[in-house]
Amino acid sequence: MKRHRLAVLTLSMLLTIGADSQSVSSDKEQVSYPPLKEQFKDHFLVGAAIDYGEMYSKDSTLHRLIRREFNALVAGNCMKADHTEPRENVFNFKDGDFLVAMAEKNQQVLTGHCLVWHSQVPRWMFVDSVGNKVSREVLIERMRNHIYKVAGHYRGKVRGWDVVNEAIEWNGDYRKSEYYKIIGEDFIRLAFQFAHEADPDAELYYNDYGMDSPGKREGVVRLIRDLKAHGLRIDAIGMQSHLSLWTNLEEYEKSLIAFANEGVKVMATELDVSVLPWPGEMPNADISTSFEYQEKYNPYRNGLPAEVEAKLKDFYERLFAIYRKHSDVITRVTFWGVHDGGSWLNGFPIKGRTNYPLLFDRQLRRKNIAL
Ligand code: 9MR
Repeated sequence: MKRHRLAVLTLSMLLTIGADSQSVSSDKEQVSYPPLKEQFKDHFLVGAAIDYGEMYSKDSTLHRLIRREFNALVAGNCMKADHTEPRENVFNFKDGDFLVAMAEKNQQVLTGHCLVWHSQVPRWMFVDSVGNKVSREVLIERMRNHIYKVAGHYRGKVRGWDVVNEAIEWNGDYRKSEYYKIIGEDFIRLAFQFAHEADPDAELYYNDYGMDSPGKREGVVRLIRDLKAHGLRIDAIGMQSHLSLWTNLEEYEKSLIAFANEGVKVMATELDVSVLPWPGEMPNADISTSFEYQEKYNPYRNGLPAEVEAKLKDFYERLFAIYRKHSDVITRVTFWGVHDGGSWLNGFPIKGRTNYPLLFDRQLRRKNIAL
């Protein structure tokens, strides 16, 4: 396997590095790395999910970091259905427009996230005015209107859309979401069709977590085939990549290869690596999962021990070796957040923990991980 590693630069070399590079100070050494977007410019885009906290932050260091490191952004929350269409046919594009302007100013590629998802969907979507479930026809029409209006509004402003998010179960079956139960499995085909009609130039993606599971892999492969068999556009599979130190990277790589073999591009769309114990059986990114806080599940609230830091470094290095190896089919690697302090993993699946899943620490310093 070809592993191009960037040399770690020592303090004595820092002076020769351009102003865009960043120094990191720790007790042991000072290390500097080129901006991620420069480092991977011949391989894939490198992105970050931007939430309200980052969008509206007055912290100029944070904004400089976002500009310097990333050439792609994705909407963390502001383009989801509960936000864009809180009441039927009443649309709110204020925050999404702000993000569009931010990405334009920073010359970053923007991805829309997401058009159809069982979560963060407004309550009205599935019920009529007296609370009864709507018919298939009504839901199809609501979904069509939502996609037309949202993807239509951002036409020409986003490169692509996570059209359908998290519609497949661990075992490869369709998730029994309201969309599925009311419309049937063709809700996915219809969503891709409507998205393409709304913005014919936009790339269209299917996005999901747990892609290292063989069942999901098979389900997603079946879905790609189904969409293609129906003549529908699908450009890439988004492997969310909410990983942990215990994720089996061989299985993850197998999925990446399996998707690419179906003739689509692959993206890591929500990358983070949890270092904290998972209280249940199998880690997932299903936001309905939650557990009671217990001290034993929050072992690193005063800092990450060196041995765990070393594990995180090793994990990230192995992961990016996979990305480099498959960079012919990978178009983007996006982190779910910018720095540890802003990560959703401090609150999931247990509120109030201290996690360390990203490449930048709480002081916005790049971790000593040479990718
Ligand atoms: O990062 C998002 C977080 O702020 C929200 O509270 C959460 C709840 O819906 O959604 C998070 O983003 C999710 C993404 O949209 C889809 N994949 C899983 C992500 C983490 O939950």
